[in-house]
Amino acid sequence: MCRRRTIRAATFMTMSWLLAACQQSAQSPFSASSESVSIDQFATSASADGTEGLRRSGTAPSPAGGPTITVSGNPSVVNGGTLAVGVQGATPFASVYVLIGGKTLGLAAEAAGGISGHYEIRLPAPQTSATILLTFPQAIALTDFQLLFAAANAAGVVGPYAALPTRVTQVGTGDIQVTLSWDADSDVDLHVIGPDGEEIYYGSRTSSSGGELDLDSNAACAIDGVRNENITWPVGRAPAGTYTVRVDYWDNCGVDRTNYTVRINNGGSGQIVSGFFAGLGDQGSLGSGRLVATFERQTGPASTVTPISTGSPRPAAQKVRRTVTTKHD
Ligand SMILES: [Ca+2]
Repeated sequence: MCRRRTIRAATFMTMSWLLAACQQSAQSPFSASSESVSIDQFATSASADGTEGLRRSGTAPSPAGGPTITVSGNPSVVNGGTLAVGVQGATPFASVYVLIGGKTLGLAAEAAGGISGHYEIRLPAPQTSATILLTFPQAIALTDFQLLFAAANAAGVVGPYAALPTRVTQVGTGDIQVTLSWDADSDVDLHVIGPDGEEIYYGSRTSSSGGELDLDSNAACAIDGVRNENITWPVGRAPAGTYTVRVDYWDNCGVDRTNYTVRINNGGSGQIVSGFFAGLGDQGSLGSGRLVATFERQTGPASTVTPISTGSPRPAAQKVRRTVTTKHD
């Protein structure tokens, strides 16, 4: 549309439309050409059961008849969060490649270049299934992108790529960011207690030290497809001291099992904890949940430590399990 062209009897309106079209097509989340876009802008690490993936430059190897795989995972992610991707192979595979598909940039072919770099994860031994854990940067330029995965056999022969379309829910970040991701249509809740003793969760979303829960998913089994929660302290506000992270299985909403991953980013250093829930859930509130981690923050404004009251806790939040009601005449 933007090629030079001869326009007979061009009207001012036509010229204005063409100019607008050219400006629109030139808009891009990336300031430079696609050659400078790298996988680090979408995924900052890839690992499998503790085996860290190697960050490689250039394009990943092309499929050459190796193992065929299928992939599964939560198609919803948050910036600064994690995603666990299940990889199943028809035959054993010894390594997994992770890259960002060309469709992310609007290219026709998924595996065509466009975004440089990839991850290569070398498994300890050939296997037919693996869980790939990805981490995402606190700033992701696009809201939709394609994760591509391929597996290679022990001889290094690569199989066809499998795609996992991914949508980003933008959340807050800061000196501290704790995210929770899970893989089923159940209601899981993230709770974080700051050094001041205040507990942040769905029933009390902010604390006096600046902490905030800004994403709550599947509340009372109102399934929203997000399956992520996020609690942050802004830059310069997170107080020094001990933080406690808990995860509560509020309701299984009818599923048999829920796998979850918690990522803690404490000023750039952090940890990831994975686990699962089975059973019904406890419809828990203040003080509920499974302890998954504690961590220390060395710097930050001093907090006024407030002992947790045991006599009169704050009132429980209004979170009512949705039930089907039958209308009687
Ligand atoms: Ca929830």
